[in-house]
Amino acid sequence: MIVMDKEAVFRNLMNGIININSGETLNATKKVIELGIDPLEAIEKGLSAGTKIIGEKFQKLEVFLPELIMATDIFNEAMKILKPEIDAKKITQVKKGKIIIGTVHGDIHDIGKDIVAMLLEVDSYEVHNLGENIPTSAFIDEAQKIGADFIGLSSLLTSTMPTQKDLIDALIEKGIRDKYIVIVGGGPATSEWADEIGADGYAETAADAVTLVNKLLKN
Ligand code: B12
Repeated sequence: MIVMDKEAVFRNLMNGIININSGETLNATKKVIELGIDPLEAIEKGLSAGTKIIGEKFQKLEVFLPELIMATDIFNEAMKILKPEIDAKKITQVKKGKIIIGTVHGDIHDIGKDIVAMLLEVDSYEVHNLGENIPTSAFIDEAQKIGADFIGLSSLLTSTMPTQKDLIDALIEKGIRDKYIVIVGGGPATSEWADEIGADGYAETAADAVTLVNKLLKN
């Protein structure tokens, strides 16, 4: 019975985003809290799944930019409701490592990057989320300032992907490449791309990003 309810809530979250229906999305989001459903699962299987589908519709010219922006606003409203639940899961124990994360210069897509940041925080990392449209120099300055272990670069546009390489080249130029573990992600990135630019790892989803960071930390 509860399984049925959970699946129905995920479906409503997804359809709410696809249909740009704020009421449907926010009602389903409140249900997540009421039913004690894992908010991270709700984000992945409901809100993110809907965002992916509306992105495909955008590509096929079935929806246009204003609709995409409205869908994003609804996503963010839903996140405001879920955030306190997620924060409550963060364990205040010794942090495993320090991570700088941000979306590269020229790119303002931050939804996926924020989910990665949240999951890493829940997994006991100290995360410094710099935001979006972040210049290469700002990533490096902040990494040096806080003594980061990891630098995570998000890029959703094919035109901004080369900026991920710029950061690695800049680290090499400064003679500090070995000080940081650099991971990349976002729509067009792949593990082949990560290898090509000399990054230390790539993950397709936020959950995979946590597994990747834990694995790299051990090595
Ligand atoms: C929402 C959205 C927007 C929103 C962004 C709002 C925001 N605050 O983020 C708005 C409407 C503003 C927008 C604008 C634009 N967008 Co847009 N957008 C999208 C859309 C639909 C969804 C992106 C998203 O949030 N997905 C959901 C999240 C959860 O998934 P995700 O981002 O992939 O993140 C996951 C993983 O990639 C990974 N991950 C992400 N970051 C990182 C980082 C690390 C280190 C790791 C390990 C993993 C990781 O984990 C995340 C969680 O699982 C995509 C379509 C798509 N299918 O991706 C287009 C898309 C990315 N946009 C696109 C375009 C073209 C644009 C615009 C240029 C449109 C325009 N004509 O103005 C502008 C660009 C503005 C700019 N300079 O950045 C294209 C890009 C095409 C390309 N190949 O370059 C896409 C692919 C749409 C399309 N099919 O054409 N967009």
